[in-house]
Amino acid sequence: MQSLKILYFVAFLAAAYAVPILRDNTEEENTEFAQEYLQKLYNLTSSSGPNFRRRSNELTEKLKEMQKFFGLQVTGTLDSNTLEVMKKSRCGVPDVAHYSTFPGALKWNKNSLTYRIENYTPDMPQADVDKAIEKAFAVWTKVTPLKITQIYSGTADIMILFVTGDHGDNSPFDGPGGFLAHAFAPSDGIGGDTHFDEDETFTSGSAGYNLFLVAAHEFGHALGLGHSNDPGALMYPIYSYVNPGTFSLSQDDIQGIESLYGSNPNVPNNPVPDAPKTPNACDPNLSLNAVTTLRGEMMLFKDRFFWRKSPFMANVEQYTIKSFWPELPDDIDAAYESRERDLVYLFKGNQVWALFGYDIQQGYPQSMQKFGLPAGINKIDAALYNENTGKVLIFVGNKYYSYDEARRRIDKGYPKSIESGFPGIGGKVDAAVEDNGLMYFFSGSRMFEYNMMSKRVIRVLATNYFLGC
Ligand SMILES: [Ca+2]
Ligand SMILES: [Ca+2]
Ligand SMILES: [Ca+2]
Ligand SMILES: [Zn+2]
Ligand SMILES: [Zn+2]
Repeated sequence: MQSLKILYFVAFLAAAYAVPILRDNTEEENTEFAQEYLQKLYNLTSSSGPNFRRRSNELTEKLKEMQKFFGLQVTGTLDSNTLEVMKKSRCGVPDVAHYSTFPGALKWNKNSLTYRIENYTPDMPQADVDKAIEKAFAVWTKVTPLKITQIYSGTADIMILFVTGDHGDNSPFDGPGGFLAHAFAPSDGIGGDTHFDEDETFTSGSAGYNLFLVAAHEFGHALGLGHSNDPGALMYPIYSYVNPGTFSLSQDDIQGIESLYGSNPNVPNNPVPDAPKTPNACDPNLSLNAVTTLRGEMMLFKDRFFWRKSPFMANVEQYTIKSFWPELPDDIDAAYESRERDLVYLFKGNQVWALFGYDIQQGYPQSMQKFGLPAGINKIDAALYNENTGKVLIFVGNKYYSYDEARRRIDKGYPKSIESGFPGIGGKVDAAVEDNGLMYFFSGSRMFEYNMMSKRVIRVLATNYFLGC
């Protein structure tokens, strides 16, 4: 059976920050790393032989395939953005499938399935393992006609094991980090079986690897789903921690599993209407939470996602905030880049974080009051660094403040009304950024390009103007 031979690895690299690691690697190490990545995940042939040219052509093609999947610029060369994505915590199941199901739509031909937990990890109390596994199956049974029940002896459709190293299925585990778990696509025998690498530390919280999240992703494979290139989907190959208490499948996951098994007859609307949808850059009604520059790039925040745009790239990349910074909250209120300090400040509620490059600075989050904002302000709408004056403009409701970074305080004479300071941009802003000497104010689906010298709106543009639509 072909399905028996397809192995689905989950590789979660231990390091959450991709960028700093790269600095330590030589070009040769990076190339080797990339080749291994493409061999495991994009079917790059591993034969090294005399036919160097053919191999190098294949490498280019596989790189392009990978870049296309992740929405990177398709260069066919191992540029730093591509490497960065390769080094991210992720699942190791191949991304070659362009659909959310495996080729040939491997699925169970029955709606009642069984699972058995053959052994337990010592990392967590048994009851917590039971709970995590049950909850991980429930994620899928909630939206399908599937019924998945636990059995305690004999052979279940989905046998669950915690093992280390070589465990007899030709897919040895690799110690801490690297591969975390793997699962087999639906079929008899080993099909559906899910193995967790006992060398990892599994938890029911945010430390180590959250067993519920890893299991829910793996069970998606065990039920017949491949990877999705929607960064908001559970079946996206890059892992990021989300609170299991508020976890919800995305519309994309639901569409995928419903394409195999149909919808849950007890849930009338399909896909479930309130399932989170990943924001689409080209949605004409798109509004944004916060926008900032970061060392020449632009970062545009929306819900639990952000887009990253480099002036050198034609397309934008979309990620979850948590996949870059597990400790940052979703729904960022405001952000600005201090060119003076080479730091990016992010605001949420009464808290402020500072980023140096992509690293969160020690000593953060800080309270707004420690940062130097007046006691009455507990949430801001937008922030902008004015390069001409070196002052930070902070927008709250229909007013704005001028903030002095060096003195850590609001300048005299503020707040002022937005209407008087920036005529034409409306009474309230969602997000603001300065770029190339111009100010941009976002309000709903519109963006105002503003010249601060002439104090005039130059153009009214769509909010997704920078998003390549
Ligand atoms: Ca099985
Ligand atoms: Ca491992
Ligand atoms: Ca905002
Ligand atoms: Zn996977
Ligand atoms: Zn295994």
